[in-house]
Amino acid sequence: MGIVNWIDLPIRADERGSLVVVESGKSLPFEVRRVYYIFGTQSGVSRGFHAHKVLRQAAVCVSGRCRIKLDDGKESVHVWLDSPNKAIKIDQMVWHEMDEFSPECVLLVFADDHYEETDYVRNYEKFLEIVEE
Ligand code: T46
Repeated sequence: MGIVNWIDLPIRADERGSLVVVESGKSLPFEVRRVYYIFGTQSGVSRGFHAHKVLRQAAVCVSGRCRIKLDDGKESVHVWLDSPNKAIKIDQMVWHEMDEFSPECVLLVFADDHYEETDYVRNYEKFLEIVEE
């Protein structure tokens, strides 16, 4: 499996508009224990700059768009999150950085565990050491 793994979220559209469904164990390949979202990001701002030791996540821009860089220590790819029914998986030990947030961007993230600062690897050199082990 490559570093870029998209999740197509089912979309129900009719004359009223659209509804997107996110279900643990169905569209999402893990149980969700936490949801958070990032919005109001100022122009020129970049976020992330870390990997998670065990946390699994999926991110989708439900409004606007942003770019995410995924890096597993061997391969580094930039992709755009620009569709409300297209989420990207952020697996364990994948360094990620987000930038190019549009003014209306709302980045919604599903995580399989609660917030735990000790799960973050925030130093890139340390990250490379761990993935090369
Ligand atoms: C990630 C990317 C995609 C909490 O208190 N609880 C939480 O659940 C989260 C996510 C954050 N926080 C606190 C920790 C910091 O004091 O909120 C503050 C901002 O978090 P951070 O600087 O880590 O934000 P980003 O945008 O760099 O990273 C976030 C997530 O933290 C991270 O897990 O994968 O979005």
